[in-house]
Amino acid sequence: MLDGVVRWPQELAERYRAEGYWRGEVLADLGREWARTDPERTALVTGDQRVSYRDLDRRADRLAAGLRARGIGRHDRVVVQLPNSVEFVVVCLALFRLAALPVLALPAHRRAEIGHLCAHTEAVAYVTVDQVQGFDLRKLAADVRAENPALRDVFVVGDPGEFTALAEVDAEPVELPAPDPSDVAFFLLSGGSTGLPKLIPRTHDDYAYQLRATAAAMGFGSDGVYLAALPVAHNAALGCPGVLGALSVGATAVLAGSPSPDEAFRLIARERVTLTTLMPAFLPLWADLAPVLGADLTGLVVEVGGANLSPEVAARVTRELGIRLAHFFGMAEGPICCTRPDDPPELAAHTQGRPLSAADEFRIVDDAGRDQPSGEVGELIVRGPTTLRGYYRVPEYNAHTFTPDGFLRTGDLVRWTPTGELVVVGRIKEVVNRGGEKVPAGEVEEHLLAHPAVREVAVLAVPDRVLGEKTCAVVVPRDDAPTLGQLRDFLTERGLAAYKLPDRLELRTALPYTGVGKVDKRALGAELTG
Ligand code: OOB
Repeated sequence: MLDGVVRWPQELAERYRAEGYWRGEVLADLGREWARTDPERTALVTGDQRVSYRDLDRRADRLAAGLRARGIGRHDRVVVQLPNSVEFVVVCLALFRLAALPVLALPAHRRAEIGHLCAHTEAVAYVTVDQVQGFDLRKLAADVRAENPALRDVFVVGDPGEFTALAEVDAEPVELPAPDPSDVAFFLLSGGSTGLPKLIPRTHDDYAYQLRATAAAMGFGSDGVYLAALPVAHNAALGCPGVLGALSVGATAVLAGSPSPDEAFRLIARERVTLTTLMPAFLPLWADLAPVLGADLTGLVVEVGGANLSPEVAARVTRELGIRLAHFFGMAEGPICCTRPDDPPELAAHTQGRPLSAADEFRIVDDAGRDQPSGEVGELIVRGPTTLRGYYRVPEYNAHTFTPDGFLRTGDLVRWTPTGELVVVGRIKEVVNRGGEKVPAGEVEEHLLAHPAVREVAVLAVPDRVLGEKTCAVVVPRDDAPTLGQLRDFLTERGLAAYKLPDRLELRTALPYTGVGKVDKRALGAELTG
């Protein structure tokens, strides 16, 4: 196992194996068996491009050999920042086969995030595209490389500029040793934490099980077609069952640029999509535009989650569009609760369903860590065969984010219904959930405090009709008060992703403090929402 990764205790690992959750499968083998038995079957579709299982397998093997020739091997961390594309899948498969470790950055991440990921993981390579929406990622790569001596290679999809074109990394396939199933396969980013983004090690065993279990829960098999409309670097579209789950069951994954209705509806009709994933904020838009664009979504299973789902919206898409909703409570950290497509629609509208795994231990506790009686609200803490036991290389943070017996403190406030479904009612962690995109308040505060006009700052969520929440920065200025535009420019200049920029600025002469001297965000929030 890689240094800095916390293992499951041996007796639990043995139990997960003995009970068949972990079967010794490795992500390196995704799609391989299908390439052998049914090579022409379509693995991936994007735009007009269709990639068969055979071609995908061959491309992954050739890229793995090419990367190996450049010195990339077991346990090397490689930051991967690619949009939904065939390259994303080929790069991940190639790295899995090398037992090298993709660190999955989101397309929206910028210099602050990519720089941190490279430094924290001592990444040897960064795989990116030439540009997105006019932003030159090669410039970002040059800045990040200048600060990270470990970063030897930058591979670029498109025009590589001073770097190496990914398309040129190619060699005759070579025999590679299989990775250890209990070892880390890749890293996901945590949506919520204090300070800088935390890295979540996902092992072959645990992720292969997540793919198998979510596919089974969704009734998704080899005749299925999955539409990836959210970024595939996010757990929801990657592996619930998502794109990797599609490859594990021999289904087809269709890669879209975004969940915008025109593109998504066209692909759903053309490719006969059976399953997709959306954040709740998109559902009203889909409901409004489906009749206008003449889309028939009847029977489509939509996994919805990541942020609060309004029961009215859930009822509307079920009734008007004939969509079968599966409501997901998920975390990149691993725990998953969900309703199943065949459950009565009220369940998806009002609850987040049941734990994915019979081996999941979901507990609801009060401030003192005491289990709450059924129906009472408390913090959700979780242990299970897909839930991490520690973030990568942050022992001090792990010491208070996990209980002594290894339960992850999720920071979510939840309760059980009398029939055993989870209901998410709130949150104690300092995260703004901006339509499913997680904005860590502490990270934004740290950046804002570096602004010369900012004396004190608190970043918190304010309600928003469309996104559910937006980000408000409450600032105590030094002398001249900054404007929202100035603060946003300042954060952009510091290389922060655009979705983390505050939407609203409030100026105060002082912030309210609690007895222990922490900013009283509850009082501030109440004041802001009147
Ligand atoms: C998904 O994963 P993350 O890591 O971006 O965010 C996890 C957090 C949870 O701790 C919770 O605060 C919130 O997002 N959340 C929900 C929710 N599902 C997640 N809040 C209310 N209702 C829900 N249904 O967001 C994610 C990962 C896999 C599948 C689906 C979502």
